[in-house]
Amino acid sequence: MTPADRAADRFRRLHGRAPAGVWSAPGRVNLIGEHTDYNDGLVLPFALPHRVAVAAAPRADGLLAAVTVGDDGNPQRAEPVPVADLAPGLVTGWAAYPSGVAWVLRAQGITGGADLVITGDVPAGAGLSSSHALQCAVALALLGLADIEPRGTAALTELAHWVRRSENDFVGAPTGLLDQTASLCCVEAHALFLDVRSGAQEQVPFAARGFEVLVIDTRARHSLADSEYGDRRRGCERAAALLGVPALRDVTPDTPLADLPEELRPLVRHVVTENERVLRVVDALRAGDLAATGPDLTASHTSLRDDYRVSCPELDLAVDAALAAGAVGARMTGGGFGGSAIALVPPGATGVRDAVLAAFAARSLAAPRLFTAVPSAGAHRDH
Ligand code: GAF
Repeated sequence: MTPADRAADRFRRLHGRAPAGVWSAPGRVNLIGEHTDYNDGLVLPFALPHRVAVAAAPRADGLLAAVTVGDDGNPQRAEPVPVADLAPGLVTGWAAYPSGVAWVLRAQGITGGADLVITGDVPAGAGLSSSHALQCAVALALLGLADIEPRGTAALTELAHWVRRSENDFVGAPTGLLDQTASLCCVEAHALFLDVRSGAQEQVPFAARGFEVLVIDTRARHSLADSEYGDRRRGCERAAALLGVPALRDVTPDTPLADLPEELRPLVRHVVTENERVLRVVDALRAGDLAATGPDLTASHTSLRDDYRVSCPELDLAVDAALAAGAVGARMTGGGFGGSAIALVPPGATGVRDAVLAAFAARSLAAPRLFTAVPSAGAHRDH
C-alpha cells in the first residue's frame, strides 16, 4: 500500500468516514550544495520516492486535530487545538510541525479546522527531510481543503517560503529553504538546481546510465545537531557582516580572509568552494556525464568534514568504505552530525553495499540502512 492509500485507509478507520482528499510530499537527498542555502547560495537536491501522506477533512469547530500513524500502525494523537489560538510556543513535539503550518497559513486567510491523518515511509531522523515532507504535505492538504491548489514554480516557491517561516518561527528551527523547495518543486527524473538568492530554478535531467545513487542511512543521531546547526549559521552571518557583504554568497575565491577571526575562515572557505562545486556538478549533469560529478561530491564531503565540521565518524566511515569499494564519489547529505551519506556507484561496482555493511560491522556499529535513491516526483494531491 502506498503512504497515500494507507493514510486514506487509516482516516476511514479512525473517523468512520472518507477523507475529503489525500496529499503527499517526498523526502529528498541533496546531491550537493550543503549549508549553502542560508548563505543565499546554490543547492542541487532531488526528491526521493519515499513520501509523507496526509488524509484530511474539514472540521466545523475550528480545531486542528492531527494523528500520526507510525510503522507499528499505532495512532499517536496530538491534543486538538483551535486554529484561531495557534501561536509559537503553544504546541511542542511532533505536533508543532502540522500546527506551525496551520499557523502560517492562517495569516494567508486559511482559517478552517481540520482532521489530519499522517503517515509515510520517509525514514525519520535520517537527514532525508521527513519533517519537511510532513510540513509540505500538511500545507497542500490545508490549502486543498480551502479549494486552493498551488501550481507552477511561483506558487510553489511562495509556499516553500511560508513552510520555512513556520519552521523558523513556530517550530523554532533556523533552517534554510533547501528542503521545502525540494519537496514541493522537484520533478521525476530530474535534480533541482536552485539559486536561493534569486529563486531561479532549473530542472536538470538526471540520466543515471547505470549509475546508482546509494543512500547510506548510518542510523547515527548526534544530539548536538540542532545547536551546532545554529552555531554554524551564526558563524556565517558574523563572517558576512565582518566582510561587509549581505551573505557569504557574495564572497569570491579572491576575497581576502586574513582579517577574519581564524575560526570563521574555514566556514567561508566551505561556502565559497561548495557553490563552485555545485556549478561544476550541474554542468556535468547537463552534459549527461554522471561520472564527472564524483570528485566534487567527495570534495564536498571533505570540506564539510574538515572546514565546516558537521560530519561525524559514522558518516566518514560510510564515505570512506564506499569510495574504497569503487564508488566514484561519496558525501554526507543534509545537515550532518549523523543521518545519511550518498555514494555514486558506477556500473559494475557490485561490492559497495557489502563493503559498507562490513565496515560498520567491523566497528560493532548498527548496520546502516541502504537503498537506491531514484529522482522522484514532488508534492501533489493523490486522491
Ligand atoms: C538541513 C536544513 F534544513 C537545510 O535548510 C539545509 O541548511 C541543510 O540542513 C544543510 O544543507 O537539512
